[in-house]
Amino acid sequence: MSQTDILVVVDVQNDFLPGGALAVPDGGAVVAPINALAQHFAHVILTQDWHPAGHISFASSHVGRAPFETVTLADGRPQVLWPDHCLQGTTGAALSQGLRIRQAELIIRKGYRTSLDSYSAFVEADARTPTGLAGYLRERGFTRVFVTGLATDFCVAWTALDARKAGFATVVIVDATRGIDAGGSMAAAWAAMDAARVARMMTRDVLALSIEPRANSGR
Ligand code: VGL
Ligand code: ZN
Repeated sequence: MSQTDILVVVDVQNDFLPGGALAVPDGGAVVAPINALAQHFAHVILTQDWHPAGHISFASSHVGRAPFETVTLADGRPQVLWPDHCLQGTTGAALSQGLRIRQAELIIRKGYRTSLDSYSAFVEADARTPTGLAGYLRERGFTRVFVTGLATDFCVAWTALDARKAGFATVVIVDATRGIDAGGSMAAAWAAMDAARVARMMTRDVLALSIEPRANSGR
């Protein structure tokens, strides 16, 4: 891929993988395509969900509430509640040992404020607290963002939508993601991404694009 393309690997962390606290169905299937893709990108960044104890997105922080319920926060925003996951510094929050991306240039952490969640790698859930990623990508000269990882309908979708809002051409590599699909969230996420002109590609098509054309004589 070109020097202005970047691969973003969202939340491939133990808690979202089989056996983890918030395991995404078939989540482990993203690791092999992501490793294959990473060899064809000159630039790769990773994200890491990174919550303090007592985080607002944890059902355990809300009396009488269970995981996967939705509550309305004090400012009127809905918040889906989750099992405790990705606690800062724990094994569950660690990036998968299966990733083979030594060259990754940046790890962006998100959701590290007790009272604010963040699905997107660009802007936290209040829709105005930036993570700094848009500025980083702009300053580095990237123009096109390829998004992979977990979960399709939460952190991947919100990251892709915010990448579009920030003005980047954006591609989700479908088979390098897996979703949670709570209450129709998968269909809603794809509809929102389609409306925002987020492109969808398969890993094999992205790899085929990265083949260097052979010089030809024109005949
Ligand atoms: C995620 C739910 C809660 C994700 C993170 O990575 O998609 N989902 N925290
Ligand atoms: Zn989280």
